[in-house]
Amino acid sequence: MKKESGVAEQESAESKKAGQLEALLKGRAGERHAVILQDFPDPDAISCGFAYCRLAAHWGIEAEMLYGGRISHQENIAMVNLLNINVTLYDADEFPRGRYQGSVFLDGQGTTSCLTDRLEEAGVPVLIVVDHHAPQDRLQPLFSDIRPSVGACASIFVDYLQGGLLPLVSKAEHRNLATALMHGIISETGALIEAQAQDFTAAAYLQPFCDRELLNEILHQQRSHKVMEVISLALENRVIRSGYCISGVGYLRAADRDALPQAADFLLTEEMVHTVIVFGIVQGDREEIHGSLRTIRLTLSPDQFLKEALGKMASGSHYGGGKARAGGFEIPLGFLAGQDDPELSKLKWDTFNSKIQKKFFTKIGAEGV
Ligand SMILES: [Mn+2]
Repeated sequence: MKKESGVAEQESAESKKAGQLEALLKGRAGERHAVILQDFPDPDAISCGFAYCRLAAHWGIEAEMLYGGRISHQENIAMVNLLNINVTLYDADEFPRGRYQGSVFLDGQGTTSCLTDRLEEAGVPVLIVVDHHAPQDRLQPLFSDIRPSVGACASIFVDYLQGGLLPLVSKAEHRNLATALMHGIISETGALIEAQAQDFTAAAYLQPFCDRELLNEILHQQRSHKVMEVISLALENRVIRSGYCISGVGYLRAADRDALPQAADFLLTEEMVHTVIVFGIVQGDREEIHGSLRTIRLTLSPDQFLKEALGKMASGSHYGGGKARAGGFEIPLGFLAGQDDPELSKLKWDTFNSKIQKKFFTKIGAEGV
């Protein structure tokens, strides 16, 4: 009984959120808001940002979606192009002071963007945080709606639309918005397999306004030549021990970073493999190791696994982390960063490759190569 009343309390708190957000937006006409997505925005975040921009416009607020890293997955590029979504890449060093009167964090709580510190330095007040990850106390927003029990953050926005903030009325007017949110929900919940009741309710609400052909086109992007090459390398270099498949793919351009999770997804389709880790040295403004973990093993927590296997950097933060079934890590190369002659580059890769493999094999208690 106690648990049920807890659920009821939570539900009634959530049902008040749309009204509270409306009250906040009403008083802010004429302002310009910075909508901050994570450095590598995914469809869930992009669709939430898109929904916020539409909501804000309704109340006379101009909102701009910003991110500090890269949109590299071909599906995400297709989403942004096909649905006419404006996203702006900001170099953390060039962040414009005085342009924004408030910041909005969606599908994250400030810990996954390099722009958070810049906004704070520029004195931009944090207005809104809407997220479905576990609560963190990085930010103190005026309005906060964090629902860890929801599969996709996009479903929370659908709740706002439906709750009266911007009810969808016609397919022509709301097609792109509904299609973006539907794509956010589908991609964030593993094609609805991980979806919760609220995600299904949201998807049902969007369905009449959603464009199935557009959605199909976004979801069926062909892989780039480079992604195919990285997958091939990952296949060639893989080492399998006790169901864990680990593969280093060498150097890759920042634009091709997203080939790592795609290669990991592909390697996970091999029989007897339950967990895959694919990593490489990403060369961009900074040179660092990026890696992706994918698992189908329910008992394995990617977050805990990566934190334990790789440990922490000097600053105290972990090299990696994750959510259910997926995780990632980034290891700065520090003094060893920067492009070198071929021989030194090879030595550098061989060293990091061996070291990382050793860390993971030690963690799983298996012999390395
Ligand atoms: Mn999300």
